Amino acid sequence: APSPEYNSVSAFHAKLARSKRILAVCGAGLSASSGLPTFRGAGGLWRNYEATALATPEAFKEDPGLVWMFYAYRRHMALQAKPNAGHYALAALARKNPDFLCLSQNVDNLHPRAGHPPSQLHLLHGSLFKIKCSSPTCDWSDPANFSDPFCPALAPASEDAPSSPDQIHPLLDTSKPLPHIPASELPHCPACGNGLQRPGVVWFGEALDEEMLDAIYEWIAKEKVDLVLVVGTSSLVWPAAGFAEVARSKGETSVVTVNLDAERPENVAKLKKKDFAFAGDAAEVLPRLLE
Ligand code: BJW
Ligand code: ZN
Repeated sequence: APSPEYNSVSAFHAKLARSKRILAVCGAGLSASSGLPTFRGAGGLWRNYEATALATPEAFKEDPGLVWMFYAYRRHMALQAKPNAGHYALAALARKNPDFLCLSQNVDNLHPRAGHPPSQLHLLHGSLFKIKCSSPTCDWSDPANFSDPFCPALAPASEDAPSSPDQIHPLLDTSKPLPHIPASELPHCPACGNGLQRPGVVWFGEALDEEMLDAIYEWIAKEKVDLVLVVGTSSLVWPAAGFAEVARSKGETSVVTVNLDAERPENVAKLKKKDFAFAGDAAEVLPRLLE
């Protein structure tokens, strides 16, 4: 059961001041107030597709043009978006505390753009701006591709967002069919000439980068983790969902959840004695907690 101070900002500040090793696990809710939709719940639909159904190797195999249009649109939106005060607060904590490590499931490049030191950031699910070859036998990749549009066939994804908020991006207007894009119109790998280029993100069923995982588990195992921040994630996707509990295994660890739904009774009931929970927009709550 939680302590009566589970949502006290001053009690949290006291805990933070005593914390040396700090881990953060972030998700799409952190970028929500930058205008980027989350995966589940409201906003999790792209046209009539579940965003999570497009984020699979099977979907890419079935219709690479459709999946590419989804990613080209998200690249365009992420390039238009700006990091918010939550990203900046985490980046500032990292500069202040070399023992702070941030793990983010977000692929939108907003942590790096907020100036988060790269050595204190692991992008668990890759990046929209990394491109790799989809052939399993080819390891070509381009770590930084910001082309927008990505290629001529995907230009509809990069049309300007409408100026008024009640207008819809032309690509999201489901009364107009999506253009079918054949694989021949998508960029192929410059190394093998064979595989299609694909976004350098981690789809369901694909493994996270092994060296990165080793480095994360090694960091956690090195010494007790004092504090874990779980920010804007539904914690449904593994292995990201498990890092907070792995961190607890080293001794007494406080887990602080920052999420719109953090203070719902069923979530509060799950807190351990030294845990915290703060309901609200991560872009508003994090700066208050980390100031
Ligand atoms: C706000 C807010 C605001 C809103 N402020 N908060 C063990 C058990 C069961 C299954 C598995 C397991 N181990 C592995 C699996 C399989 C699978 C998995 O986890 N499945 C589950 C769904 C059950 N995992 C994998 O396949 C992973 N690979 C792997 O483990 O390989 C080895 C292996 C394979 C198979 C079996 C066993 C082992 C890979 C996972 C890759 C996930 N990829 C995606 C797409 C990335 C590319 C892209 O961006 O398109 O990653 S799916 C999608 O979900 C995306 C996200 O990063 C990820 C997490 O979502 P997130 O960030 O939590 O977003 P939401 O929308 O879910 O939640 C938003 C939250 O924010 C909500 O809580 C809101 O309340 C909140 N919020 N506004 C604060 N303003
Ligand atoms: Zn290739």
